[in-house]
Amino acid sequence: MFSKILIANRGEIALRVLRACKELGIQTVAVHSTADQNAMHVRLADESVCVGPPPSRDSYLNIHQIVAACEITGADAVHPGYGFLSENAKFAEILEAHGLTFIGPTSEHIRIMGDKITAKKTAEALGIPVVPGSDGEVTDEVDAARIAAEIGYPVLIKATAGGGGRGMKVARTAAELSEAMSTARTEAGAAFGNDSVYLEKYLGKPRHIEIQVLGDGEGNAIHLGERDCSLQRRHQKVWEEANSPALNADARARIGSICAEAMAKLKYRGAGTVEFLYENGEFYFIEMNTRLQVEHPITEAITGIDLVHEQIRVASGGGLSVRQEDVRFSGHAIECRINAEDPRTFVPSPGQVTHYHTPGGLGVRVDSAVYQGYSIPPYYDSLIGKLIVHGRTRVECMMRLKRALDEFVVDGIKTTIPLFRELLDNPDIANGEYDIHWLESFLRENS
Ligand code: MV4
Repeated sequence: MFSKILIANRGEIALRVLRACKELGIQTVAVHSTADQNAMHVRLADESVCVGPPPSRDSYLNIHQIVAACEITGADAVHPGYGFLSENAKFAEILEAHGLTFIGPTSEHIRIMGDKITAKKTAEALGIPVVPGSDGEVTDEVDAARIAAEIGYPVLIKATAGGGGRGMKVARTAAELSEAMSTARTEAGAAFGNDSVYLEKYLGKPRHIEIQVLGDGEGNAIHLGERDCSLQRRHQKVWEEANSPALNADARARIGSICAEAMAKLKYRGAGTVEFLYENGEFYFIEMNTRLQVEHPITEAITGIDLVHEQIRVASGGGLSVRQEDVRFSGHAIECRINAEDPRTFVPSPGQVTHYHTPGGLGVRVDSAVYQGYSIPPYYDSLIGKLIVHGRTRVECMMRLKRALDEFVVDGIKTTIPLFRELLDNPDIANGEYDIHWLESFLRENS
């Protein structure tokens, strides 16, 4: 086991990792920018190192400073959290070259999944169902037209280096294809410095369902069921739940074992998420995330498994603490992302939190690094906390969520809390009847 872990992150996820380290008896090192001198993760860590000025690229993304912080403090491993350097293959390589352990998958697996065409080809070869589309990159417009006619319109043009929805263009008819191709190329080139694109059948009203996997890097892997992340705005998830209201135990077991078997074959190490679009009872792979995700606590709630413990165990060579047959799914969990934003426009609202009170009680978890009097800096992501509620049934979970939201006090800034009260009152949400476009049309119709 490691004796000291450096946490290359901030905010609630830095606290989440710190807590796991403390439970495992591992010493912790926080890194922070000059804007985060008074941040909670700095206070709770055993040691801390300032790694640079406020902008992320100079501090939380500054690989040299972070490696230096490891050397100064004698840390033997780094947990990257999510965002920042968590899916940076180069960072994983540099750490290994310095004799430090990256708590995550191999740099090769990060790289494979970072390139969306390679990821899709890999997934398909491992037996995971994928969206019908071009066999790799498409450069020629004549080829594109032939492939699009084969798979049928509408088609979607996606950036090979993409993810997060940037550089995607829909072509509804053959007449729209040429312009959609060149726009997608130009946007991809500008956004990623890589104008490679590929073609897929466009799915009109899917749900976004992702499977949580864990691998030991030696050919053993398990799945921890799914999360339904369909409720999002501009590719930012807002509300996630497990289980998905759209799946039954059979569908869950089927797609879960496909993913677990694929990860075993790949010798995947650590936590990962296999993302699907789900429409008319079929799963279509879109991407894989090779990191711990923001919404991992809902999986922890329904399985009782600590995902960060497992990440640390497998990174240190200790293997997984659970076998697939030990995994039991219990009840229902919902996560609400509390952002320092206007609940209608989602415009960031940094500033001082003048009053702060978090809900508690049975089935309620709040992951946040906010405290009363804290000033939310304007430089980083606006996620300031996550409210995770667990109940025996979805109905119980939603009743509890309503009660927890009523207890939550965050004064001095705007937050997304009022939006969740509205969602709980909506019949589509109550019935679990929503797809990836539902929230944006709700916001359009109710503004
Ligand atoms: C799609 C799609 C429809 N058809 N692929 C958006 C981000 C990227 N991760 C994949 N995305 C999509 N891929 C096909 N073939 C629709 C989306 C999509 C979406 C996916 C998941 C969650 C929210 C979304 C919002 C808009 C579009």
